[in-house]
Amino acid sequence: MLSTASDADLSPPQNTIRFTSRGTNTAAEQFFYVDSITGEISVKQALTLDNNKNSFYELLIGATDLGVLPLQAPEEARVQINVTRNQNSPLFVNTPYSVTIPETDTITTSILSVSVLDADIVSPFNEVTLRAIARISPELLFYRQRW
Ligand SMILES: [Ca+2]
Ligand SMILES: [Ca+2]
Repeated sequence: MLSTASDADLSPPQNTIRFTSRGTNTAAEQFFYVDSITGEISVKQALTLDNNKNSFYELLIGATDLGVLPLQAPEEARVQINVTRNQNSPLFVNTPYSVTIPETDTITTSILSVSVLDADIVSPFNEVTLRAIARISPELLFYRQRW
């Protein structure tokens, strides 16, 4: 994300702007920063490292020009950042599974379908990949579902 600010002065350094940021909580400053020259806001460190698993961060961006007597924007720009997180593990439904099959079933015979639910509502955190420990390719045994 890019912060932008305009300055009506016609020449530098009076119209040259520098950005600062501060978080409304310490987590925001820990995980995001603004480039003082370009105003670009970036992730500072992996959000997965946030032990509190915050889903909301807020930065206040300030802008100051480089005039001999610097002037600053009268109000900081509020930047709200929402983070989607993988909050739920996939769960098998209708377990345990049990099936009785005749010994005459051939290799490609489908014997059972398992179902998995993941309560997350945002992709990719609600996508589930199934894998099986079997000699037969998992694709022959399982299908993939999304919720
Ligand atoms: Ca100015
Ligand atoms: Ca999930």
